[in-house]
Amino acid sequence: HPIGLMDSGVGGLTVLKEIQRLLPTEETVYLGDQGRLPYGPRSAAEVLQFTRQIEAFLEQQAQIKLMVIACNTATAAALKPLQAEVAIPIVGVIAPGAQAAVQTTRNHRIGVIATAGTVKSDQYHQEIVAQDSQNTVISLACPEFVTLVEANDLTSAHAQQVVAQKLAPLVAQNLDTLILGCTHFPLLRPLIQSVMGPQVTLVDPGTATARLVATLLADKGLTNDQGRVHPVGRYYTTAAVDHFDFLANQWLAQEPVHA
Ligand code: DGN
Repeated sequence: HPIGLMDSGVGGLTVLKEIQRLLPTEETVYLGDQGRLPYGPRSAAEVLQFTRQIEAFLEQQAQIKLMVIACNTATAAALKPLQAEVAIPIVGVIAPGAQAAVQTTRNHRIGVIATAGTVKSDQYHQEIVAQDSQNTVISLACPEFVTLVEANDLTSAHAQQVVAQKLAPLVAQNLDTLILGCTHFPLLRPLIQSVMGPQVTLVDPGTATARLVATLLADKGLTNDQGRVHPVGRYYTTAAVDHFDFLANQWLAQEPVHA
């Protein structure tokens, strides 16, 4: 049985890539809900409803054994309710991302960039402070970055300007750690790093999420280590296939960039 992943668009492919790297014999099925993107400005109730529909679809179509909500906005809105509703394990990206940031910071000043929905949920802040109350968390909604990624505008002068302008208020905050709290943002990693400077470590919650998935599968005896290496994944989009296909191929084929 495959691992299921969902996101509002192509952002969750950053998490898929981490899972494929760490668990190369696992089958995967991915759904990008581009027909209803962006999730960031929607109400938590609406995002919960979408996430519930997608989980049911992936269970029916692909008999997934575990579901990764590879979207911070949907994790904030739907992780806890879905965990209570369905039988298979459901994993979100916020707790693993928060934990990775707490382990990374030395000066206890952690930034979070995310969608408006994730920032409003306050979950990164709560998780980080619950793990270590010395930490100060500074959050900033950057919905413009989602637009850049979905338009495949990752390196242009326009993209540089948008990223530099948006992050300007964070640059002066003496952060040593910045969480990429939206699964689209690792695609903009080089730009974000150059604006924030080399003293800031960027945390991609996808990496820690992949480790959590590996642990959970092992604990539950669900690991498939007999499968062939890098089986072809299955992909669904709720919008135009060509556009999804183009973005997905480009990102999944690229060598990973790690700090
Ligand atoms: N990729 C999603 C996230 O991690 O929050 C959100 C993108 C969006 O729908 N705005």
